[in-house]
Order: sequence, then structure tokens, then C-alpha cells
Amino acid sequence: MVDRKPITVALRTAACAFLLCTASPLAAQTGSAKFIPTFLIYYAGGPSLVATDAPKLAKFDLIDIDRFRYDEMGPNTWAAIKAINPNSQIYLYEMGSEAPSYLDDTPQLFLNGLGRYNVSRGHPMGSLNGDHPELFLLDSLGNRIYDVPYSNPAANQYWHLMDFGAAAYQSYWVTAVKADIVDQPWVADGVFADNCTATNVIAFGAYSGIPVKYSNDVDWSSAMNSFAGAISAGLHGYGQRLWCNRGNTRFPGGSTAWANLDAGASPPDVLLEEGAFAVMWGPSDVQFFPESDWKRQLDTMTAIRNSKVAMLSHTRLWQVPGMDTGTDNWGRPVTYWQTLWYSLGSFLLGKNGNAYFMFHDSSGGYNTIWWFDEYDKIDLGKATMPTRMEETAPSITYTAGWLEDASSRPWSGGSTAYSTTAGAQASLTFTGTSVSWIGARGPQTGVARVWLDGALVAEVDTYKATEEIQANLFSATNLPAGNHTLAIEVTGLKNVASTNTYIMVDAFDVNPYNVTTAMTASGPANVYWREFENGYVYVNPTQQDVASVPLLQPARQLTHDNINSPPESIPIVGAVALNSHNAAILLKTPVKRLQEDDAAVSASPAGAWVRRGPEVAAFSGGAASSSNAPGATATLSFTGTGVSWVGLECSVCGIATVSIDGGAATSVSTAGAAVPGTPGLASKALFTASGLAAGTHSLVITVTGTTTSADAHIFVDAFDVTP
Ligand SMILES: [Ca+2]
Ligand SMILES: [Ca+2]
Repeated sequence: MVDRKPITVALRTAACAFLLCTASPLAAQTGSAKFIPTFLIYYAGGPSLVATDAPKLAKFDLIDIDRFRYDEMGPNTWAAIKAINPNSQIYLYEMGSEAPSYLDDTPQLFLNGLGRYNVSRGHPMGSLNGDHPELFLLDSLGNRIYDVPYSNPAANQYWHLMDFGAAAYQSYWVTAVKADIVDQPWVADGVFADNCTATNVIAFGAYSGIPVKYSNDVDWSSAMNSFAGAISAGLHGYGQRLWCNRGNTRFPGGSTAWANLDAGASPPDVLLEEGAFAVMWGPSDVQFFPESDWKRQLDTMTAIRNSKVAMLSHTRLWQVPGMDTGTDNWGRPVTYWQTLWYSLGSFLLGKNGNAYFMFHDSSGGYNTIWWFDEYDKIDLGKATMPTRMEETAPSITYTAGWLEDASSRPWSGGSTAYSTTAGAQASLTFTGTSVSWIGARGPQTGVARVWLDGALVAEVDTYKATEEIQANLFSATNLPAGNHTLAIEVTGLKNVASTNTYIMVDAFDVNPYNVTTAMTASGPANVYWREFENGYVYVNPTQQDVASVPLLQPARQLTHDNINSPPESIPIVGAVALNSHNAAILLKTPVKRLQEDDAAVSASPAGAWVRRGPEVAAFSGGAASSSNAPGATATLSFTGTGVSWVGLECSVCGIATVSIDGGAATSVSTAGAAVPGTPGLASKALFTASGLAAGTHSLVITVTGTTTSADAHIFVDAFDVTP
């Protein structure tokens, strides 16, 4: 890793990076434009849907629902939702890794599993039990494994764990789902496949045994990723999307399995973490994961590039007074709204355009259309810190041998670096705790080595039969906070199937949040925070109370209780307390600009003021008003603690007096050298008052008719009000 040169030296522009320049780009997935993208799981025993539910359902970006809901609304449920929100994506529930033994007689509309134990329903491979006993996973005693909570051995009713890693089962599943969903009137946008569990550390089902075939996490994860990839490819072949329930992002093995699936050839469209950040599962009212597990969930969510990620949090508390407070797994008091805000705050720390959020409680589970005012009211705008660094970023250095392509493919940011030179390296230095390398796969791409902080961590074969642009080729998460280096090395090696050894460095993604150490009564605690255009999110994922977190600028703290209040009514604070497992969401208090024709500004007498435009100066908003009539006034009524009058200094500008709340008049001379119409002439703050008591005030500008220039004009262009 020597002889690095800046990219501007090392890269040359080439007309075309690939041999196959005619390949058409893949359609990219697009995320939600909402500040809080949301999803809903509405499954099993909820009330029948009625027409008034359509607008409620249409607020969600992603919906997982039973197929039997199809005809509960007219003309059909999916159409009723799409008529309101065409972008809402509807997925129909289907069990993935298990198959039922007792649903052979159930009509397809009411199936939620394969339902082909002893019947084929026309399946070309026949039935599962009758024709494919080899597809049932066995424990060490040779018994078929079943999902204990969902099976009833006394009634001979089982959900068997099937051989999800076997190509024959994968094919069986896709063909059955095609018949039961894709070829039916109730087909929607995609299929939700349950229990595609990333590892078997804690499987969703409590199984009757451990499969001999996949007896450890590595084998299980590999087989399940094979299943998810195969059914994803199969459904995509029928124009259908796939949503997999994966889970286990808090475990290292689970997080790795997610990354591997994302880096694989055919990632699903959506992945579900059914237990994110705060969960009802366990003996306490709320279980908050240890900080390291919480962070692994956050980093995994952020690192996934090729699938949408659905993060579901929950609580055993209810909104009902008296049932909305309890005790968490750390022995601390916890409230319903604290849990929602903590989960939501955690989500916002890492959301990246691919991530979606849901919160529910044990009162309704999956039988309720869960919506909270928070989803409508909280909007902090775009994140200020870019999570993506393009290959041209100054923090990336290159050795000799790299070229740049800007035209042949839909590269991130419009260009990519590429090389076939063995030993050539691209090296990113970054501050953060997770990082992803964004490159490309294709029939002509080769093998790269990945070095993290100087250690070889992966050898990545980027070959793929079809092109994949902006592919996530490598991710590392849960790194120690601080500075790191990620280097991509071209090997000149390739898969035997590949036609060349191209390696693309299109971009890198780094985690989007910051970590601050706060001192507490019981030692240091990490506070995680992220800045957005219009505010901040702070999260304390530790068991320690932080008495005071100083803010970067004064802001208003939103809470469940003030979320529907006018922002102006919320006090401005310079610091917030952040107790254990709490989040704070804050609105910045930006200076507000009011133009001269705003309703809050009154000019008197009206005939004394003349509207001026670009022929005079480059005014804010394109215009200003001016007067040289002695005694003419412009009065601003405003609510805030500070104000500035924005106007013009010029060769025909005179002297005004300014008074606030009827107080003493201040004389302001606006005489200047510039002749009106001079190119570049613009307004500026002519008078500023600050430190006013919070509340309503008035500012009066009076034209005096006196001057030290050629005339006595006073220009009122705008006012800047500080909340
Ligand atoms: Ca790029
Ligand atoms: Ca103006």
C-alpha cells in the first residue's frame, strides 16, 4: 500500500469501462420520500377491513397482509388502497421455511402455507409427504422437526421445518406460490415469506429439534440465504417481489448473514427485523437490548443496500392510562411513549432511504392498523452528513492503474473508478463504525481483496452472469468508534466464468450517526446523535442516565405530548436530559425571513411606498419597497427574541429611525456609494436587535427625509426574525 496518488492524478476518463457497453441498466429500487417511511403487518385475526380502512392502509409504504383480505373492500382491497396511494407496496403472507400438515382441504384464498401435505393441487412435483419425504428436516433421532408453538401433535397438526437449503424445496415453494398467489386474482405486488430466519440462534419458531443437516449457524445461514436468494429469483421471474422475515440482526452471525444475502446474486426486495431496538419478547414490559446488540441492529439496517429493511419495535405496555407505564429489563421505569420514541429515534439515527419503521403493542399485535401522530408530524428534512462518499472524494486515495468511467452505466454520482491492474489499490480513510464498498458485478468482473485497518478481511468474487450496478460488495459493521481505513485491491484474478478482471470502486457508504461520550454518575455513557436540516436526533442506548446533553444550537424538544402543538409554543432549550433508553428529537429554530410584502408588515401611508425590483438591486425575493416621504413608516409585528431589518445602502439612500415596542428611536443612515442599478448591488442587514424577551414585538422604521447622499430613500427589503 505504497505510492498512492490522488485520484485526480491516477484516474483517466475512458469512454467505456466494459466490453459489453450495450447492456441495459437494471431498474433501481426507489425508497420512500417520507421522513418516517412506515410499514404495516396486518396478519391473521384482525377485524374485517371496511371502506374507511383504505385511507389508513394507504398511508403505509409497505403492507404485509393475508390474501383473504383481497375481497373485503370494493372493488378489491388492493385496488382500494392503490387508488389512494399507488406507491403502497402490498405483499401477501406465505410461510417460507415450514409447511403445514393439515391444510390440504383449505381453499387457496385462505391458505398461508403450502397446503400440499398429501395432495398435489396440480403441483408437477406432487405432494410433500407423499412424494418428497426427503424434503423434511430431521433431528438427530430421525424425527421430523416441527414448530412447537404452531403445531398440535395431539390433533396430528404440524408445521414442519422443511429443507430450505435444498434446491428441490426451493423450486417446490416457488411453483406452489405461483399457483396459489401469482396466478390468482388476488395477486399483489409481492409475497411475504415468513421464517427465513437468518440464524438458528433464536429461531422464530421454537423447534422440536435441531436439524442434523444445518446444525450450526454457519450451515443454517448459508442454507437460508440460498433459500431467500432462490425464491427471490423465482418470484422476480414472475414479476413479483419478495419480502423475507429474517431477524437476528443483533447477533454477529445474524448480521453477517444479512450482509451475505445483500451481497449475493439475488437479494429479496424487503427484509424484516421483527424485533428491533425494543421488544415485548421477555419477562419485562419492555426489553431494551444491550448497547452492542442495539448498535449491531442499527449498523446492519444501515449497511443493507440492495433490499429495503423493515424494522419492527414493540412493547407489552398499552396506551391505556394505568397500563402505559412499567418496568424494563434493566429494572428501570419505562413508559409506552418512551419506548416508541426510543425505537423511532434509533431508527432515525441510521435510516438511509431503504429503511422502514413499525411500532405496535401487545394489545393488538398484528390485528391493528397501527398509526401514530409522530409519523405525520415529525419531519426534520434531509440528513446533513452524507452517508455516501463517491469515488472522487478526497478521503479516497489510489495507487497507479485506476481509470474513471462516467458514461457507460448508471453509476452512483455519475462515475466510477475501475481497474484491471493486479495490485492496484483504492483506499478510504473514514471516521465511523460501519462501512460498505459499493461497486459492480457482471460477466466481466474479477476478484478483489478487501483490507480493513491493514488486515485482509475478505476476498470478493464480483462475477455475476447479469450486471448489477451499485452493488454492495462488502460491508463491515460494529467497528470500534474512531478512524479506519478500508482498501480495495485488484488481484487480476477472476472466476472461470468471467471474461475479464474488472474491479469497480463506485462509492463507499459510512454510518450516518455520531457518538458522544457523556459523563454520568456511574461512569461514561455513549450518546448517539444525528443532524438533519431541520433538527437533531439523540439516543441514549445505555442503562445510565445522562443529566445534560448540550445541543449544537438552541432547539425545541418534541415530545408525544407537544407533537400537535404549534412549534412556536415549545420552549427553546440549549441542552436536554437523556435518561437510560431514551431518545430526544429536536427542532432547530432557524431565523425566519419575512419579505416586505408579508402580512406582518404594514406600510403607512400606503401611497408613500413604491415597489422596486431588479432594476434597482438584487433584492431578497426579487423586490423591495422604498419611500423618501418624511414621516412614512413601515411596521413589523413579530414573535421572537431578535430581529434584523434588511435593506439597501445606496447613493440616493437616506436616514431612518428605528424603534422597537415604542422605545427610543435609533438613527440609521443608509447612505452609500453604489448607484441604484449597479450590478451586484444587494441588500444587507441595516439594523439588528437581539436578546428581546420571548413574545410579540413591533419594529417601526420611520423615513426622516434627511440624508447625507443625493436623496433620502429608505428601502425595506425583508426582515429576519430569530425565534
Ligand atoms: Ca461513483
Ligand atoms: Ca424583498
